[in-house]
Amino acid sequence: MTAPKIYELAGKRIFVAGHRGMVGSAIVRHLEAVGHAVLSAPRAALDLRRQERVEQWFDAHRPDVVVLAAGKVGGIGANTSQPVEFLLDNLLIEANVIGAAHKFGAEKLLFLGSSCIYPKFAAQPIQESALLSGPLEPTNQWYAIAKIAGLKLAEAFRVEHGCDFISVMPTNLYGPGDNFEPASAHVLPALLRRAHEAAEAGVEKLVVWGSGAPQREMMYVDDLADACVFLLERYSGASFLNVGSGEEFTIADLARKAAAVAGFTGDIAFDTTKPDGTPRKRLDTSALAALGWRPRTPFDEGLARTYAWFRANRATLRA
Ligand code: GFB
Repeated sequence: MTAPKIYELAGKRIFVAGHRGMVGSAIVRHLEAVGHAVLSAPRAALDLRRQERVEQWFDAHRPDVVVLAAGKVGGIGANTSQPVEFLLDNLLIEANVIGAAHKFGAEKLLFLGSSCIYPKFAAQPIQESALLSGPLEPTNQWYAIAKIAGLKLAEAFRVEHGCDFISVMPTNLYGPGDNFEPASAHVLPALLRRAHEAAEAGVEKLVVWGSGAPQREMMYVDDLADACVFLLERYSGASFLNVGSGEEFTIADLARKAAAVAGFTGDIAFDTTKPDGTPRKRLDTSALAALGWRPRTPFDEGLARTYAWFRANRATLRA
């Protein structure tokens, strides 16, 4: 059974913060596809890390609905090399946007977190109740702490001021609009690009970071966007909700799949001087499933679409 609609988005002023990113742009696409107009603010015009500017923008535009998809994001390499930006930029953005949403009367806010908020060795699949039950994975602790602060801030506004602010914790995401920059990308776009370039150059070996043994649950970003819109309309609760696909692969499997789609036929090698990160982080999504939402895009279909996007946009991507 599907949870009833409890909030009407039609006619509302909807602000998607982070509309240029993979997640924000998917949410904008999804909202526009079902007929909603979306407000956005170009980064050059609004630096979300600056409270005064954020408050001026909210005062001028008065959004009814705020989707907070903005933030400093990246794969294991970027997380490890820029701890200050992953912690500070995300804390500032969350504090400013969530605070302004309350101050300027937003009716609804959706905060996007990440599955890295959970302890490194959480029992699998990970239930929402595992939050703060053990030590974090060191490679992305900075990002995790910022995301935990964000979801707690949204919850605090609900507790103290009765705000209808909700949070979702997505599993590892991929899709069109992803970051394909080798040093800062997440694993799938990094491997797709490397496999493509190796195939093109006739290189014999595809090097994969780490042991290849960690597992990652992979979710197509348009499915996350669908879940976010579903929850804006049908969920209001203090507990954040996991969003996952149930499709889990080892890094070695992902490398084989990336190689296959990109036409790379050489050997796959593992560079164990690079970190493995969290061994596994499959999400328990029974709370979301109980509301009637299910993911739609099988991994192989999402992978083909993502690779097609990469090929079509390659000329515009940074080396
Ligand atoms: O997507 P990813 O960078 O981040 O994946 P996490 C890291 C895993 O993929 C590790 C392996 O096991 C890496 O050893 N890997 C193999 C590679 N080759 C590569 C490669 O070329 N590039 C990358 N990046 N990884 C993320 C957090 O953790 O989880 C984010 O860093 C966010 O902040 C996200 O929270 C959900 O899955 O480890």
